[in-house]
Amino acid sequence: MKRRNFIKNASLTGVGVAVGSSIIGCAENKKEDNKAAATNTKASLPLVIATWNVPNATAKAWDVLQQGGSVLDALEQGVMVEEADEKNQSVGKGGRPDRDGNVTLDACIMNKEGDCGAVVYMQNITHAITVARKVMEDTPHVMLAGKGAEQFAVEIGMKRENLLTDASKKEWEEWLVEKEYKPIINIENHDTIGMLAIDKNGDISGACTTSGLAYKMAGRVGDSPIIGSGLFVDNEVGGAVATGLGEEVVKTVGSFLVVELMRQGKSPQEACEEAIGRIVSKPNSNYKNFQVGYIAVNKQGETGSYSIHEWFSMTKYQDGKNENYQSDYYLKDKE
Ligand code: SD4
Repeated sequence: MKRRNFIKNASLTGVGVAVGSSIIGCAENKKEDNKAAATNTKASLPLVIATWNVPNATAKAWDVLQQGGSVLDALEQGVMVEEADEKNQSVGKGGRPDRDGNVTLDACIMNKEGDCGAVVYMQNITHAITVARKVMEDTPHVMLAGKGAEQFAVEIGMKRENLLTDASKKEWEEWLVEKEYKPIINIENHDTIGMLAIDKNGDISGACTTSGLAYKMAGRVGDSPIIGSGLFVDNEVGGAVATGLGEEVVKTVGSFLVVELMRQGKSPQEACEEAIGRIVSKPNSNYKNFQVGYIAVNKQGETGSYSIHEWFSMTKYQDGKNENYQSDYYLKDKE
């Protein structure tokens, strides 16, 4: 089904879910091939994977690695591409605001030693990932929230900026007419960015950054900055990141779950599928009305991705090739 039709049908049936697409034109026939390629078993390092169709971000991370930069530099600079892109209305500058019109950012980062840093509910600073990294490296804490995070960002030399762009402001003003809150997620072909990278030595790190759900309640924090939910890395095993309805990811501690399942011997693909299974099999799960997607990589450089609804995708940069793969998904053959 074409993405536009899917969105239309979804809203006609009151499903209230719109799921994004990336390589729409050729998605249908290439899906099986892509699945095989996305879960390849022969790893060549380094490699970078990210949620959604974000070739500029993965290319930046790849370049940093090629130039001898650290895996953390690669991740930070990679996801910064999306934070700075005003057209990506789910991350950084240009992000859709909460219901009061404030853009609030969540981000976290985790290194191969298992150290981590996060900012939650931070306003007026575009590069939340940089602040999260500094929390990890330069403070005794792992998480700073709201005003404190913003104050810290200014102290380390970051500039305060208005993150609400005209486009996002206009959409918000239109939303104010009905003020109907629905977690309409993944409507664009890029969204929250979660990125995992393995350097040439086989060491894994990860990063995740978002403006969260559009028109959320003031103060709402999702999964993306919560270590174990939006992101988890264990350098002995692998890493995972999540996108979609954060509340559902938090309830199952999703990324930690994926990594633990890999520790028990599951492939990244199997682990992502089981973590989605935990969400959809909960009693009273409303999964037809929301999207969650995971991507994962293990220590061998095998990768996987899986979601509830169609049109989630993963971008992978490996062997000099920067490609986007449609994810397999739970609702296939069930709709
Ligand atoms: C959140 N997980 O704040 C994020 C939003 C997201 O695709 O990933 N959207 O719940």
